[in-house]
Amino acid sequence: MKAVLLYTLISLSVFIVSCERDYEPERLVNDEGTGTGNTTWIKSFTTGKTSYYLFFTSPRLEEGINTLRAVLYLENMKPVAGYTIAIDPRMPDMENHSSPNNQPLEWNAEKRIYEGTLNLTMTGWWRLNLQVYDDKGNLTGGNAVEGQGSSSLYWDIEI
Ligand SMILES: [Cu+2]
Repeated sequence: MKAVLLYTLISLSVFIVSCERDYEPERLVNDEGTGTGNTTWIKSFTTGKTSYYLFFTSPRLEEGINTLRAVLYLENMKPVAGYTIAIDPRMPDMENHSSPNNQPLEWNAEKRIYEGTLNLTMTGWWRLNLQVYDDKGNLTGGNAVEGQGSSSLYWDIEI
């Protein structure tokens, strides 16, 4: 029984590592996207001595307007409230074009998650570039796409 479990874990790791994108619909554990069975969805970044962990907890993403959800934790798993996560979705293999009407993820104190709006105007590969601002408006993670082509903090999405 232990061997079977070990084998399953190893194949799962190989599968996850071999996948190209951070997000692919068939890799979702369920339609709610809550069981992210998908470790590449966790992105970390460090500012000064503080490390942050950003977890993608969105429901299934589709062509069109999507509600984007995320949670942000410190190293000690303490949730970080009141930040803002700006999004800049681009299609890298289509001259890095963007999409209109995206809204940054804002802290929802009631649900204790970050929520925003993501507009995916077509199917294919999207790079969701991120910039995380603290509660005082200071940039703490990521950078603007302009001049760089990509933020240092992003999720790759395939729909
Ligand atoms: Cu496109």
